[in-house]
This record gives sequence, C-alpha cells and structure tokens, in this order.
Amino acid sequence: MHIDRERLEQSIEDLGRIGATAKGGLTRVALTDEDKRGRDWLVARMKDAGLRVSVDQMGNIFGERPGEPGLPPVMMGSHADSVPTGGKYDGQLGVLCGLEVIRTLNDARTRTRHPLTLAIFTNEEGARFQPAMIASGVMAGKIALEDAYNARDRDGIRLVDELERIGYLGGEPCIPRPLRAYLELHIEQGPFLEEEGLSIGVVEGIVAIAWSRLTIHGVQDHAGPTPMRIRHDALVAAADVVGRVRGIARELGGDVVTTVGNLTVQPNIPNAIPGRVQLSIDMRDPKDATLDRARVLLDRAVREVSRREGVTYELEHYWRVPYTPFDREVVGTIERAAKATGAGYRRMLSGAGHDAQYMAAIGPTGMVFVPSHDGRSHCEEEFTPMDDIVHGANTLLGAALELAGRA
Ligand code: HGY
Ligand code: MN
Ligand code: MN
Repeated sequence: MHIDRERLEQSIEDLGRIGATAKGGLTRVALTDEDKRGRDWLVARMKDAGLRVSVDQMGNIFGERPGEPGLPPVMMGSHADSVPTGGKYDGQLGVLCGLEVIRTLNDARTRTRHPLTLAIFTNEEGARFQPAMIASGVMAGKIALEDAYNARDRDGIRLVDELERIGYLGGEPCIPRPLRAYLELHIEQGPFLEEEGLSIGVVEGIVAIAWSRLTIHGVQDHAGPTPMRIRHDALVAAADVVGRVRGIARELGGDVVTTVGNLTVQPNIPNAIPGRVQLSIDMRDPKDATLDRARVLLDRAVREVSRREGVTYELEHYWRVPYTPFDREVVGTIERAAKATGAGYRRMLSGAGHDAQYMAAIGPTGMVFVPSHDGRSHCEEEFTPMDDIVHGANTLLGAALELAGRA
C-alpha cells in the first residue's frame, strides 16, 4: 500500500496558497484570519475523509477514524501555523501526510484495530504568542490553561480572545488523552539528511530548549546635548548582551546554539537615547546540564553589562523544555517502516522543538523527518523535494499501520 503522490502534492499546493507570500513562502501566523482560513480548509478535508472532527479548549483540532471500541488511538499530528515569511512545509507537511495516510487507508478500505486520530495543534511556532508549542504544552499538563489563555501578542491581544474571534474556542477539555502512539512527520529544518543524500530521518529525541526575555531600563534622553559621560543607554547594553549571547555558544562549544531573534527599542527614533530595550534569548542543547551552564553564563553576562552601563534589568527565564527522548518501540517501528520504503535513512536528533516534545509526556511518541533543501527553514526558501516527501509519507503509513494493527 502506498500513498497517492499527486493527491498529496495537490494538497500541499492548495493549503500552501492560504497565506502564501509573493516569494513562494507562507505567512499564516497563529489565530490570524489566514490561520482561520487554513483551519477551515483542513476541517473540510478531514470531513471529506470521513473523520469525526472536534475542537478542544486550546483550539486543537482532532479528526477521528474509528477502530475497535475501547482501544486508544494512534495519533498523527503537527501544526498549521507558520512563522512570518516562513515556508509551506514546516508543520503543514505533517498534517497533510497524516491526512494522506487516512485517505490511502480509506481508498484501500482498510480498517485498523486501534482508531486513528489526526491532530492539528494551535500556535506551535510561538511566533505570536509565547511560548512555542503552547497548546500541546497545555494538553500535556506542562502549561496552565489560564496562563495560555492570557498570553498576549505584541498588540496586547489575548490568545483566548483570538481563539474565540476565529471560532476555534472549542469545548473539549485540553487534557491528556489515552494514546497507543503519537507520530509526527516534519521537515528536518537542518542540513544533515540532504548532505548525506538521505530521504528519511528516524528521530530519536529533541534537544532541550530554554527561552528568556530580557528587559533593560536605561535613561531616555536627548541624543544631542547629553554628554557621553552621563549616558545610560539601554541599546548599548542590549548590543553588548547580544554579543555575549553569541559568546556563550563559542565558550561552551559542542551542539549548543544561542539566538537573539527579537529586539524592540523605545522610543526607537534617531535623536533619543534608548530608555528601554526588550530582547529574546533562545538557547538549546541536547544536554540539560549544558543548558543549565549556559543560563549561568547568561545571568553573569547581563549582570556585568548592566553594571558597566549603569542600567537596570529584568531577566525572565520563562520557558524550559528538557531533552526529550522518544519511545524505543515507536522509533524501532519507524525505522522498520523507513527501511521498507527502500529509501536512505538515518537515526538523528531534532534541533527544533515540536508538539511531539510535549506529546512524549502523554504517550509513546516518535517522529519522521524529511530533508530541508540547503537545511533552510523559517524562511521563504524552505523546500523539500516531492520524492522525499513521498518516502516520508509512506514511512508514516507503514509505522501507523504497524502500531494500529489491521482489523
Ligand atoms: O522553535 C522551534 O524549534 C519550533 O519551530 N517551534
Ligand atoms: Mn514546526
Ligand atoms: Mn517552526
């Protein structure tokens, strides 16, 4: 049994048009009108495939295909929101490959012992509302529903109000569900599979992730008459911190990665000394102990820089996900399914976070990776060749069938 390449390719193009950018990328940020249109399109396709659709308190969407009563489902999922000027493969590929698995089983009139569920998680990217993976985090009991509801975007709009506005504030409780297994197909978002000429990544785990928010308070003043000797410039301090964050990765070496991706300056005009700067710090490593050391170095850097510039600050370490190993049985099943496709594959770790990281706290979890061209992602250049996508989707089909069992 194989998936239908043309049908899957058509779905990628069709969904990719909702929020498409002029350069072939995607801007479909969580809980915007584009996200609503994407959700509505996916719900319609789920219903076309005969799935029973439900929505939970965090706007997570579930499409259920029945199996034997009382058996927990094999869930296949990912996300449909993107980063601004992102790509049309990150997240949506996992949802569409899961849908294609179900469509293929429908064509073959194949029933499974365990039910199958297709899941779409809200705000996986954490681009608009922080942190990332917020909705699978609530489901796994790692993030309080009220905290998620009160998360605010840059305009101060609350997540829960946006869920209501787009019509996806569901009634189903967002709590752990019995699972036979959770499977997520996703693009690698790194260079290794393509460098090695491989089509499939059998993911053994996801790195630990730590997000912090630094707010620096300097003294806002006139850029002209204020002598240098009496300045307390929040942006000069922030610039030093950005360099020190890069220095942490250099000092620790190994696989640690550190990024300042977001920085806001106030009042952000040419002729005023910045009085307030806020910046994000994203640090990751496969070892939690290394991430702990990175955090100590970050605290020290911010303290030293602030003392030198004579500014004050708040440094909030507000999100942390530990290194997450995947279930050995599920990883083995995925490896067998990859092998059966005849395509090249390897075991590997994920440097990106995924809803699977939280789903691993609920049930046996594994991921299937497909290559990213030039390793690029979270950009309009994001691309994965269809041949690799087909191998990945057939791997997902094989693993789901083995875990769910044929009726
Ligand atoms: O941040 C991540 O790794 C994911 O793209 N949300
Ligand atoms: Mn993703
Ligand atoms: Mn992403």
